[in-house]
Amino acid sequence: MKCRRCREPAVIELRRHNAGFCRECFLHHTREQVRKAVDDFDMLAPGDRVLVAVSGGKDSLALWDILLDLGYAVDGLYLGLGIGEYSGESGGYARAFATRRNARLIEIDIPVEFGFDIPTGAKAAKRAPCSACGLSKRHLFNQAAVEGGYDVVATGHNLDDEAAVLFGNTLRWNVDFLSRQRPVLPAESGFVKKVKPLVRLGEREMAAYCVLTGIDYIVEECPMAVGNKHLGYKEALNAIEEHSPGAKAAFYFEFLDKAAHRFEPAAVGDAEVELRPCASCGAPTSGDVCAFCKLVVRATS
Ligand code: Q46
Ligand code: ZN
Repeated sequence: MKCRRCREPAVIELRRHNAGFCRECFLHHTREQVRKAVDDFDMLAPGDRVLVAVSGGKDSLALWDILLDLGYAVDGLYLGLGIGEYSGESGGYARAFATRRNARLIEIDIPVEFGFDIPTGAKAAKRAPCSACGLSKRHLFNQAAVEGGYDVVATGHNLDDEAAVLFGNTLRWNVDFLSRQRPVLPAESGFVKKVKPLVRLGEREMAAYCVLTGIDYIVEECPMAVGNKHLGYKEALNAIEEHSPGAKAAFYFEFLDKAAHRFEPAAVGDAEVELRPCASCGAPTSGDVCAFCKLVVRATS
C-alpha cells in the first residue's frame, strides 16, 4: 500500500479515510485533524493560554504534543489519583514528556492535598470509583485553570471515547447528558471553557502517533475501568466499524450536526439552575457546598 499524499510506502492504513499514509504524512494528517477540529468548533483563539488535562496515556500526551507543535501556549496538569501502581507509573510518563518538550507540568496529588485516594475515598463516600474520580477531575481541573489564569481546559477525549459515551447516553435516552455532549463547552459563571480537540481522531490513530513520534505512555488502562460499561460500548462500536468503516464518525458527527441542538436545555424545557459560590471552596455550585467539598468530607471522615 502507498501513502495517499506522497506515494511512498505506507506505514498505516486508515480504513475510515480509505487511505494509507507514510510516517511523515500520517503525522501531518494527525495535526491537520486537530487543526480542523479546533477551527470547525472554535476551540482555541490565538494567544489563548491552554491547560491540558494529562493522564500519562496516549491521548493526552499526543494532544499536548500536537498543540505545542501547532504553536499554542500549553501547560499540562496531572492529577495524582492514588490508584496504586497505576498512578505512580502514569505520573512518571507525564513528567518524562514535560521534560522532553521542556513544557510546564502542574501536579496535584489528591491523597497528599486532600487526604484520600480515589478507591478508598469513593468507598467511604458510597460512590462508584469512576464517579468520585470524574467529579474530582472536573472540579480540580476547573479550579486549577481559574487560579492559573488559563482561558481553556483541553482534554484528550478521542472519537472512540465520544462515540462510546454518545452510544451509552442514546441507549438510555439520557437527555440531560446528551445536551452537554459537545466538543466545546463555553465558559460560564466560574467555569472555564472546555474543549476536546481529538474528536476527529480514533484510538488507533493516537496510539500510532505516539509510537511514530517516540512518546512513551502508560499502556495499561486504569484498573478501575476494567469491566465498565464504557469499554463494552467501545467494543460494540468497534464491531460495527469493522463491517462499516466510518460508522463511528458518522454516528458522532451526524449527531452534532442534526440532533445535538434538540437536546439543548431550552429545547427540553429545563430551567436554568442558579449557581452560587461553594461556602467551602468558592467553586460555582447549585447548593451551599459543592459536590467535591462534600466528597472530601465524606471520604476523610
Ligand atoms: S481514571 Fe478515574 Fe478513569 Fe480510573 S477511576 Fe475511573 S474515571 S477509569 S478515565
Ligand atoms: Zn467546594
